[in-house]
Amino acid sequence: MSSPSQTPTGQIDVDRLKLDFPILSRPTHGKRMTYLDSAASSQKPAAVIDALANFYRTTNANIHRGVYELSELSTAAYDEARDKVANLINAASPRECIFVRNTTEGLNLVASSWGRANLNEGDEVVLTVLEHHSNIVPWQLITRERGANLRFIDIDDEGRLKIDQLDDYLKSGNVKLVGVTQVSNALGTINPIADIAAKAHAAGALMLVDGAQSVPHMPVDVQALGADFLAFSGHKMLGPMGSGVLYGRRELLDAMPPYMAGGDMIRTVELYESSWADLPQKFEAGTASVADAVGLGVAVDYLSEIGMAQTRQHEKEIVRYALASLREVPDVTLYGPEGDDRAGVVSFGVGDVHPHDIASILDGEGIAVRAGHHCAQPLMTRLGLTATARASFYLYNDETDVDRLVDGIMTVRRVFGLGA
Ligand code: 7TS
Repeated sequence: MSSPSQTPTGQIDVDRLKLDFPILSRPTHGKRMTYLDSAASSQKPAAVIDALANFYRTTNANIHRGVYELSELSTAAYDEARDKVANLINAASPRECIFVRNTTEGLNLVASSWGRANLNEGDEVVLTVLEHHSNIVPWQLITRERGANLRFIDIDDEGRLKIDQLDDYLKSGNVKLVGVTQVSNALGTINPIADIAAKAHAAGALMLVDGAQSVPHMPVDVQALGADFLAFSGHKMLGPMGSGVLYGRRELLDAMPPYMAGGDMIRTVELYESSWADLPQKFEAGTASVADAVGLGVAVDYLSEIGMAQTRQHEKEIVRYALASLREVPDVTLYGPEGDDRAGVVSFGVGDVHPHDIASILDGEGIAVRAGHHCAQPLMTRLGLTATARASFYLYNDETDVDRLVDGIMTVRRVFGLGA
């Protein structure tokens, strides 16, 4: 079925789709805005913004508590949102999808709850140098506490993982978990998760996937990937800030101790003992961000109508165009792999201009990009850099946005007196 934002050939009609995003018509510094920072947070379509207001206007009440109509409606809306995210990632059951605030909280939940219960002296957790800080620091804390060790898979010069290193690490027999981002937020590398998961499982280790940069941009099927855990953020996929999901295989989540304790996650409480509610409530202590979850459900509807495969195809074409265009600009250095294992993220430098200066000048031209270490300091160190400028694309970006970026970079070159 084609959506109103698709051309008859099934491509995304970006001119039409942009109209769904009110903020994209807001000028910045008096100029038309070109938003190229969706890897940090995406913009939201009117359908999501309206869903939030609508929830508070018509449905707001705490869930699982009241027998009155509003509470039942609110609970049903929350459950429906869970069904939608479970469907999006092909979870075997919605109970395997825990609502959290963001990817960071999902990853911390796994490290704290699973890690504390399962890691022991001499055990190993394998990560990669591509990881965002939120898939490194929680593992530093828990491995230190448990006397376990961290290992890191390195990258080659283009930013692809050296998978052979994983084979070497797995030979020890001590690896309990392999944690890998499906897409690097700094280089755009798409990692071969299914292959990595197969290797991890053959060695008796679990597979944790950071889906922050993949779930918003491509079809992700947890069962086909062999993911035991997968965390992602609603705010990077057209949904509200404060919404996110941790997927975990049911038998793993069932066996894990609670992460946070309090209301809504218990079955019974006595003064000195308590027992836990079934999934997913066991991991959802306290009043949930119900409206945000509902908004995420609407974002999932929006993305599903366009199609995740179409979204991926669209970004593949833009990134190809962006790399080809930027390669023509003198003084530009591009980072990351060239090929189809590349998501809609382009990290770059211009001569030896500091990335923050690049971003400031682009901002003056109405172009929003991120500059810095992208919360991937170990990766920057590995690349011998302190920072890059980064443009990241989504379904509301098109070739015009890339052309504006190229014009903006020409301005950067002029301001810094780089050659003609
Ligand atoms: N993992 C990856 C791969 C990410 O890109 C990010 C956020 C996170 C985890 C954390 O997500 P959060 O929603 O919990 O904050 N990445 C970025 C970025 O690239 N620029 O700003 C945030």
